[in-house]
Amino acid sequence: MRLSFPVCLCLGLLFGVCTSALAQVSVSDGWARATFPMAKTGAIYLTLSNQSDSKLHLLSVKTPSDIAKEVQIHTTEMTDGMMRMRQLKNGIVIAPHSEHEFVPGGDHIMLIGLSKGLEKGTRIPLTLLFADGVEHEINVEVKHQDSGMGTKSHH
Ligand SMILES: [Cu+2]
Repeated sequence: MRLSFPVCLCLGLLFGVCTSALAQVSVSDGWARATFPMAKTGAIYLTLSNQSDSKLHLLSVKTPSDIAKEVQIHTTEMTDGMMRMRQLKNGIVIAPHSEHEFVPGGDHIMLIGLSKGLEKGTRIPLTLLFADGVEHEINVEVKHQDSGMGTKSHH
């Protein structure tokens, strides 16, 4: 980690890419949970990694309107023994050199108003919008995967 800074500076001087926030954000382990055909909501999970020296603020997420009407960032909270979802209207801030996991039973990206259910094997395009104006395009595969926790009370 310590070594990456001078290396990055050199690359930045050579190629002018170092200051690009895009190069310092990576998304991994993205997947969407398959739903039944008439489902109106779906959940997406991924790991967002901030390799930069500054905070990364994920403001919102978009998907084409033929997939879902709206995308929200949700967290899951335990209230009186019940798992409940709450929208994070201000998005999520990720500290420098750390990552944020969106996982079943925790924070997740929620598709609201699906035009059709999420079918295993298809891919969902998403645009992640950051507070510095950078947009990051990804697409995630729809999988059948049970988290083994809270599937009845959550989605
Ligand atoms: Cu949710």
